[in-house]
Amino acid sequence: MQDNITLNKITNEVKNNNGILKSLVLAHQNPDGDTLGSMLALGVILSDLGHKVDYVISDPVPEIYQFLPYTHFVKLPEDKALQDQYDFAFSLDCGSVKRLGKAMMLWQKAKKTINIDHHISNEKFGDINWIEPEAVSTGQLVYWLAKNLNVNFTKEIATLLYTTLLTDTGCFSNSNTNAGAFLWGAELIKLGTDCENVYKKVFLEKPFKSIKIFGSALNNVELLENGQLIWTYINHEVMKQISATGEDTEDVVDYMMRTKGVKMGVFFREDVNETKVSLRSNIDIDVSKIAMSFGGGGHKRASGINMKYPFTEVKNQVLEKVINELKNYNKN
Ligand SMILES: [Mn+2]
Repeated sequence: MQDNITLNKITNEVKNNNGILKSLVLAHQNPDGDTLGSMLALGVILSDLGHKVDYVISDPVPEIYQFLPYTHFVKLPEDKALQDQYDFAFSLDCGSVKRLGKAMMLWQKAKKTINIDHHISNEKFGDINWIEPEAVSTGQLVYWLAKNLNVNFTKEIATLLYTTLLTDTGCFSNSNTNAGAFLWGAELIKLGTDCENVYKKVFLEKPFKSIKIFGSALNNVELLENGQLIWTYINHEVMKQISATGEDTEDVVDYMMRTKGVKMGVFFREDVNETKVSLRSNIDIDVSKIAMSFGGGGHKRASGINMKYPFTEVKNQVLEKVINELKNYNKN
């Protein structure tokens, strides 16, 4: 069920143009295709409505997404050209306010905050919260809003929204993929999306360092629980040697999940005194609950945690928790 009441409320808020509205669109830290495509598309749509828009993310736009239109508008939170206070701040695809990173300060100072997301675990931290767990991507909410606003869809907007669809459905392959995903994809292609280029840039091309990261991760890989759990890690030394960033490790866990018989996967990326954890499940175990128990979040089948502890301290805790969930699942 779509929350049309909130959709209409947001539509009226952004249309109600008493002079020039200053709006801020925000994506989550370590941006992915959905958060980025959603915030860029919404920003351009608001500009067309006459808003003065700033685009802010706590981290730079990842290399693989730099081909997207309008990425040159994106500023870091410390940019001096930003306003002190905005009429509206929009958060896109962000389950908790903490995920805004350093941009959280700008969010908190805004006159009205609007939280647009499809994560079931969303903490509803806005003045208005529009959460649609059934949506394939946050970009789909932006599309619904744009339709409600009678926006003229350009090829650029279609390409941004198509990117949110392709990334969050894993190229029309994961559990997010429903009939609606294909129907929406068809509409976006009719609007002029360059689908071949989006697929090539986002999913196919890899820098050499990320190929090297795969080598290291595959070297450390282990199976537990009779082959039902796969896990691996990249240590900080290797990251440094290869000059790799988090971006280069992104696909590791999904690649491991291809192992036959595997039901769950855990990937650790060691940083200085902190650890980034990715969790995956291809059975009916909700990994967002496991992630939340450690202060993280995400989706039922794909979640993450940023732990402020060294890898050696968190490794066993996380693996034990996952093993327990798996044991409980197998009992039932
Ligand atoms: Mn998303």
